[in-house]
Amino acid sequence: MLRSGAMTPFKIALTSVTFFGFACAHTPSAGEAKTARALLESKSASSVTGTAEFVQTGNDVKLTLSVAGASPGKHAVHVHVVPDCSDAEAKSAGDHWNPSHEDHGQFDVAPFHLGDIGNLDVGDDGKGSLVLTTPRWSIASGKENDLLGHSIVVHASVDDLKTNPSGNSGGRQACGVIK
Ligand SMILES: [Cu+2]
Repeated sequence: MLRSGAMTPFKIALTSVTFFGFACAHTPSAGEAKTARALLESKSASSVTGTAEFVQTGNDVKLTLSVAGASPGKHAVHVHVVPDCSDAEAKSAGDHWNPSHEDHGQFDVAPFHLGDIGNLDVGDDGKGSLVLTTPRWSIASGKENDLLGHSIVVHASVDDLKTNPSGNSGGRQACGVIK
């Protein structure tokens, strides 16, 4: 009796060690999930900064974009072709990412650019976030729809989702290379 009573706490301890070990082993081996990130820096003398995280699980890529220091209201967001934000007005980022050579438009409503993310809502506190999940993109696939090797740009104005080539969305207020 004394013996089995002493075994119980040992068993519990062993069980939690096993569980902890499983949790640790699973996180880094997450072969199902690929991630890419962009750190958006202020451009065109704006104070807009932000982060974009892309996570691919199976065929879907989920973008979570968060910005701060922006003017309240809607701001256009696009993936641009060139992974270069060095220019003071982010002109180095080039045009919209558009491997299918379509007209500018609204995501998922043809015609549209693969980089036509749409509009971000910014509140009175200057902050805003946007989430988009799509099977149209990939990460590190080496395919035409691979986000790596491009950049993400937040604009000064709203995207009208139709006017070529960029939806009348004004200057480039923040830019980050997708890595
Ligand atoms: Cu743009």
